[in-house]
Amino acid sequence: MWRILDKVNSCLNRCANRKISSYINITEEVKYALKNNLPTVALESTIITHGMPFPDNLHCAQEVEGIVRAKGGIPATIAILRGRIKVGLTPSELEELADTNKTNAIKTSRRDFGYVIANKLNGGTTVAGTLIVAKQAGIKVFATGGLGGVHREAEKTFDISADLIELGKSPVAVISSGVKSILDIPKTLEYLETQGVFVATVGSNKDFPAFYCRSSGCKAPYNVTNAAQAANIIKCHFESGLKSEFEMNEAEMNKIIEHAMLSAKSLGISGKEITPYLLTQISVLTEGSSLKTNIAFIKNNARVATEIALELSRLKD
Ligand code: PSU
Ligand code: MN
Repeated sequence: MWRILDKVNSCLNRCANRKISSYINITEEVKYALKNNLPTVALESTIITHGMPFPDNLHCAQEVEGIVRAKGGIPATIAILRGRIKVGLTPSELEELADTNKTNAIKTSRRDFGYVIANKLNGGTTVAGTLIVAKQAGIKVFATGGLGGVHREAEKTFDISADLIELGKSPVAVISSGVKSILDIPKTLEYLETQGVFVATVGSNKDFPAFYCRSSGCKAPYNVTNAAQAANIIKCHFESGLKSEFEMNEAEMNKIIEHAMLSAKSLGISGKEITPYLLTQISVLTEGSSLKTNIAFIKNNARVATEIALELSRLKD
């Protein structure tokens, strides 16, 4: 009985995979990198379309790709352009996506793919959306800034990012600065455990990072000292059919967040709009310094991700 169910299941998976792959365009460079086991690093695009203002978003995305290349990796920025899922963007596609007034991109998480593709729209993929595509393309390492998580007062709003569910489903290691303290960090950690996500800090800080704040007051479940150790764990984790999440850290700002949350509440902002709104407000309230911190972290995560991707490509059988 189990065998039959297993067969049905794997057939369903194959059919589903075949279908999603027919909507994906992978650049020749990324195809070559994947075929030859070169260190490939997926990059998300909601950060470009909804995470930062133009032109900082474009400069940041270009710099991050440059960092991956400088360390010997191949960047694969994932996004949707006119209904086609792109793995790797050309320089002009990146410029097009970043020009947010013109592109009108939709923030694309799992639930949004069908709508964006069917209507031939542009989409900035969230961590969840990028994980779905990276998994399909066979990319093992993914760098970003902050993850979505369990929102404060989630017990009332039920607002829990689909990122956390996707992290538990995808054999892709995500290198991030944890979750921003606009979210409820202890609840996010609990939820990651429920979803079976391996979480570790890389380096000397053993606290789960709160992005702006070095210390969230919550210990990360695990700590690894360097990229080689991370790669070893990732390999064993994936080979046993599991998934994982690594992150980095830093700074301080609770009052500002509370202020931004109150103004979101008074304006009735919720759902997919809440994270972009809070990020913009925080950037305004910190006179742009949160944006600078954000960019610095993303770049650092890209460095660490490329080091891990390099170690991982050395480990391959
Ligand atoms: N956190 C940030 N910056 C971001 C995001 C989160 O500090 O840009 C984006 C990421 O793309 C993440 C998404 O995947 O927001 C989560 O949105 P939601 O909570 O609506 O799932
Ligand atoms: Mn949400």
